[in-house]
Amino acid sequence: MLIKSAKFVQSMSAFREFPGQGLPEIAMVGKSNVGKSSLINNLARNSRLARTSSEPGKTRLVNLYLLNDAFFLVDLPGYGFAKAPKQEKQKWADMIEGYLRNTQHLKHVFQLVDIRHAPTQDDQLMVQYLRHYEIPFTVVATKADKLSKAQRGRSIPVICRTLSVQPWEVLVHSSADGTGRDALLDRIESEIQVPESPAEGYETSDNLIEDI
Ligand SMILES: Nc1nc2c(ncn2[C@@H]2O[C@H](COP(=O)(O)OP(=O)(O)OP(=O)(O)O)[C@@H](O)[C@H]2O)c(=O)[nH]1
Ligand SMILES: [Mg+2]
Repeated sequence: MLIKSAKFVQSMSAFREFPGQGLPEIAMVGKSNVGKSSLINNLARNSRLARTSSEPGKTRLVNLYLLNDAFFLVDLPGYGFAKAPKQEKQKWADMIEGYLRNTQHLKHVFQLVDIRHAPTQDDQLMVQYLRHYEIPFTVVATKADKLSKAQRGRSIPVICRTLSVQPWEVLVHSSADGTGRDALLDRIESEIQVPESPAEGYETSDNLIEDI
């Protein structure tokens, strides 16, 4: 998929209807500073679209970006920023959960982890949450430019073991050198094409069984 346009649409502190709602949404989750906003910028090929920072806790709202006038990328606050004030952390957690629980058009979540470190307990909880609510997700091991190929080969199994995913399910990514950008766009393309509900004349497997 080629990205032809990318624009910021709006920020919200709690989930509510937004312009263009109904288009598919792909959301970024992960701990503070893992690179969620940078990944959006890499997909959009625009380093100034989403605000990034070397300090954790930069994204403090649910931010919506419209790509190709066809789908939304949703940037969420991070979790697990130990130094943030307790109240602030609770606010971010409420925003993440408020969005994930209330949106009707979420097609897929990119669960970001830092390729250099074993996923944290918060990452494990997040993945459990996504599984519990049956939200489809892909683990993205980002900041891959920080490791050699051999080091990557050693860290992927750790990520897989900790999060109970298979190696071929993990997408390796770097916002710094663009590694994995095409694979992420391919994943988005296939996820946003899944129909919301069976279209008329479309037989679900249940129907087929009944027909037999
Ligand atoms: N080398 C390298 N640095 C990265 C990569 N992705 C992000 N960074 C850097 O990591 C820092 C955090 O990136 P952000 O995109 O702001 O992270 P975030 O997950 O949005 O953080 P919060 O909004 O605080 O939750 C910034 O200094 C980025 O430049 C990457 O793939 N490679
Ligand atoms: Mg951010």
